[in-house]
Amino acid sequence: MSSFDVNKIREDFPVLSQTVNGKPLVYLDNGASSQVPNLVIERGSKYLAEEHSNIHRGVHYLSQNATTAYEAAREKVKRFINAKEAKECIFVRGCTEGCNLVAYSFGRKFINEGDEIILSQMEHHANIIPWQVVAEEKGAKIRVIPMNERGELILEEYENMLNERTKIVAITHVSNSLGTINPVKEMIATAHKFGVPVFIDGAQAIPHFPVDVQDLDADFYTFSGHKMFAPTGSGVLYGKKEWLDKLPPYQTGGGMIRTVTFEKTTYAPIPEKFEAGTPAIAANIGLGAAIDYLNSIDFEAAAAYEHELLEYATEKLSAIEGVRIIGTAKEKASVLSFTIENVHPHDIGTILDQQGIAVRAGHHCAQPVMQFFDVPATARASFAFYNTKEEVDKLVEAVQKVIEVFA
Ligand code: 7TS
Repeated sequence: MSSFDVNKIREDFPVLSQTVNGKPLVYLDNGASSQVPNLVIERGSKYLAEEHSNIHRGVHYLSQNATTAYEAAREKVKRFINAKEAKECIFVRGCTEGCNLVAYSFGRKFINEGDEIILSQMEHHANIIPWQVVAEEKGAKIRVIPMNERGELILEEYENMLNERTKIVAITHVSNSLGTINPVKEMIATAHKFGVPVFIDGAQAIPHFPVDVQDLDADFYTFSGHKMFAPTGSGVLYGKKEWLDKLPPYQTGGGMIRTVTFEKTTYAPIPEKFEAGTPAIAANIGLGAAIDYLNSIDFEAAAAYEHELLEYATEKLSAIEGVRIIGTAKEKASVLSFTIENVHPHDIGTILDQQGIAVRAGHHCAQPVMQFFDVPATARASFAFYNTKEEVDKLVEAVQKVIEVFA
């Protein structure tokens, strides 16, 4: 293992030191939601205790303070993902809202009958259904980039799919059910050769390695705060200014207008155009604090440590007879999906919980992936940089126990 000091890091996350069912908690469900460090908890408490107020409207002291803190969080996001301008970072409720915003807004303006939308076989439902709804309404067609048995997208097929009818490519950076890291930079460059913009679902990428939206040349990139050590209700949709300027608002109401009469409304510029109503002020200030936290540790060293942990767990689990790893791509991040012969994944989840081990069991909102691998569900351990080798050993031991119980 690298020199990354995991024990020191764990002290920052109070939730990790509790016992569950009489056993020390082993939290391996970070793909669903990660845990929150003290820095974020304290920042959230300070806001609620001392600064709580609505933003962008009050001339009074508290409102101005809250506005400053909220906009400072946007600046932090901008630097964290290397956006060109802070106003390209729209606060959303989470990745799901980011997907819906682009699908409906882009779809309403730019997708017409006979057009094509390219998705991939490994998308989360959040990046399938909004596009399906738009395609149905507009008479457009969804095309799906297939994958191979390891859970890697087949890039030759993708290239052959792009044509003059393609209006957008919407793909995940990292698969939540398989862990595959897709080569999105190359895939974006390929789409751009055809003049096609690309939307990236970054929910499972952003907590695990540094992301630079300008280097990727992504047209849109979205992620949730609660998977990157921030509270639920926070999240970001990044979009290139030239695209966001062209898109109609997704939701309308207070805070997003320039002028309103009963005859006509004109809209505020970005980012306000896409932030109708009172936003999740506390949560997004918390997202800013989570970024401060990631900047305060060596995030690259944390990512490297986490990768070693994934490799260690993969090696140990694959060595157990009866265990099948689902998703064996060469490039993977943090997710270990598996099945055990003759045991339903929900039973795996329940028995692990009795040992204090939290994993997710189910279809992971990626039913097309389950269909491809011909399984109803998987058990999924998903890691964060505060997990340890000892926790992996406990997981392995508990999996062996499951096999004994069902033998
Ligand atoms: N996209 C991906 C790739 C995801 O993993 C998730 C959530 C979403 C979109 C939706 O994010 P939300 O924050 O708006 O809900 N994935 C999971 C998961 O793997 N287990 O629980 C939620």
